[in-house]
Amino acid sequence: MASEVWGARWLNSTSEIARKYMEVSARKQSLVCLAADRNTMSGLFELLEEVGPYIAALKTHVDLVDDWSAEKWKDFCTAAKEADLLIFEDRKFADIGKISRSQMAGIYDIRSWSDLVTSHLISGPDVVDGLQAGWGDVGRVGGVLLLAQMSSRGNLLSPEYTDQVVTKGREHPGVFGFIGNGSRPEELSELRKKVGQEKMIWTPGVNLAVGDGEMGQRYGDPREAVLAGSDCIIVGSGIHRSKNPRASAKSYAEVSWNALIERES
Ligand code: 5BU
Repeated sequence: MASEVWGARWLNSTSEIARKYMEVSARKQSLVCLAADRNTMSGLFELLEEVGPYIAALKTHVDLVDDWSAEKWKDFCTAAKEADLLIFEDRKFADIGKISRSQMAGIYDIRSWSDLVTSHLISGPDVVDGLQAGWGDVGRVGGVLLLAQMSSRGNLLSPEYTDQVVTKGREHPGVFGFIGNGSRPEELSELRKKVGQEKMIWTPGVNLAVGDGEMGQRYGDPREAVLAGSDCIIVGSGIHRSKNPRASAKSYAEVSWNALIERES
C-alpha cells in the first residue's frame, strides 16, 4: 500500500525508519505529525486518545511537561506505539558529538523511546554520529531530522547555511531528513530541489488558518506545503487548541493525504 502512493520514494528508500513512516502514513492515510505541546501528562494522554487514528507521528517536547515522571512517560510511549505512531522528540540538539550522545541519556533517556530527533548542524557533522551512538548504546535505531530551515520569523538559517546542511546531511545515513519551513511553499520547493528524493522533508509552521501565529510563528497552508515537497506536516495548535481536536486532526489528515496523491500522480 505504501508503494502505491509513495512509488519510487518507497521502493528506493534505504532507511528503515523512512519506510516505516511511509507505511504508517499509508495505513492511516495521513501525513500529519501532531506537535503534542500540552504540559500535563493527562492532557497528553487525552490528546493521544482523541487523535491517534488520524496522525502518523507524534512530536514531543519532553522537557515542557509539568508533572513528568519516568513511569508515566513510559506508559505514554507505550500508548503511542499501540496507536501505530512514530515518536519524535523535537530536542533540537546542537552540541558536540560526545555531549549529544550523553544528552540522549540522562533523566529523560530520549534514546530509549524516540524514533526521531531534531538537530542543528551548527556544531558540525559529528552531532549526528553522537546521536546515532546514543541510540546504539541501547541497541535501538533512530533517525535525525536536521534543521535546514525554520518556520519562525527572523531566524538566522540563511539560504547558504541551508545549502550546507543539505549537502552534508544528504550523504549521511544517520540523517532521516530535514526540517523545512512549512509557512513558505516557495522556500520549500527550493529545498526539495536541493534535497532530492531520498531524504524526507518534514514541515512545521502549518495551519489551515494561514498567517502570523504567536510570538513570531508563521503559518502556511498544509496542501501547498505538501505540493511544494513536504512529506509530513507538523501541526500543533491547529489540532490541540481546536474545539474539536479529533475533527481537526481528521481534516489535516485528509488535506495532507489528498495533496500527496495529487503530487505523486
Ligand atoms: P504550532 O502550535 O503548530 O505552531 O506548533 C509547532 C511545533 O513545531 C512546536 O512544537 C515547535 O517547537 C515546532 N517547530 C516550529 O514551530 N518551527 C520550527 O522551525 C521547528 C519546530 Br524546527
